[in-house]
Amino acid sequence: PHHLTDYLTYEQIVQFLNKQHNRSPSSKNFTSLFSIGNTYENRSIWTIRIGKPSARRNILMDCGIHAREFISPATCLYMIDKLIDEVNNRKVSILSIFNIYIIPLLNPDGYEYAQTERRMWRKNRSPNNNNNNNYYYYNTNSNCMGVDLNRNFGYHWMENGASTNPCSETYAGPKPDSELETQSLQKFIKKSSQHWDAYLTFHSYGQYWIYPWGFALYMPDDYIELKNKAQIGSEALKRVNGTLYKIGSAANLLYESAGGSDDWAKGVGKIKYVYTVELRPSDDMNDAHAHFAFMLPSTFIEPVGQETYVGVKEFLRSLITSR
Ligand code: 0X9
Ligand code: ZN
Repeated sequence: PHHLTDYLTYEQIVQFLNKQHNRSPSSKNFTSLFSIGNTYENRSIWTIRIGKPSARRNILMDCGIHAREFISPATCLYMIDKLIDEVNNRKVSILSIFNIYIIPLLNPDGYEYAQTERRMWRKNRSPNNNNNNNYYYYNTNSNCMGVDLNRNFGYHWMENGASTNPCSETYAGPKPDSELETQSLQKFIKKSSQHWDAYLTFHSYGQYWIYPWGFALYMPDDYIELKNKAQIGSEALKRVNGTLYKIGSAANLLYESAGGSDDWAKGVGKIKYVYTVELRPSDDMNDAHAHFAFMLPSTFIEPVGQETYVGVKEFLRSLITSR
């Protein structure tokens, strides 16, 4: 058990993952630690698998797609710590059924930049000074940096709520799936010829447990099932500290925006249970913590981690009987 009292740097996160990996007996193969690819600035995108050898089903979670949402990677690290406690434990657990793959920081370049240069940075750090011959057949060369990874995924790309302007916070990139981070996640989902039961991607903020679609207001055919399981997760989460989450489709609850990792995971990756979880604080201005927005103090890592872990675990339990 580890006490996460601060938001870690990329280097510290890598150290943390190695410590966690070494904490479970290597002979038992309960964890593996590997990179799914590198970023533009050549950082590895580390991934940890946690599960017992008997586990036959697979779950994918990621954090830190958006640089400034510091509570997201912190929550993934918190859950990794708790899951490794659990896998080392002899008691029967969800980890004898599921291998849980966690990518705690999908956008390390953006995260480092937000930590050191510009706290409110959102995108990755790829340059846009050579965007000729792009999807639009016009020039988007610019000195502005970065692509919004959550607008870059190639499913109904650019249909709604995304920008062709490299200076925009929601710049979708010169073409669908143009970014290394996007490609790494997609390759990992596809190459592991294994079946994925669920994909959860953690963002902040607003306290929403949302399901596809984001690209338009339509609902997936199976949205009732997605909604029911989101309810199970969010109710369990609420029982811990009383934190209230709203449930609905991304486009209906937030706004229409195409190119999200969630829409791709469901639409192209064919994963059934796909969610974007927008962590604390609430975006309701009557809420005492709403003003923190992306700058949630690190004292919240513990309560947010604790309640999110319980919510996710209950959600996963509810999957055991379905399928
Ligand atoms: O706009 C986003 O990318 C997400 N919200 S955030 O404040 N963290 O930036 C919401 C994404 C919801 N999913 C889709 N629109 N596909
Ligand atoms: Zn986000």
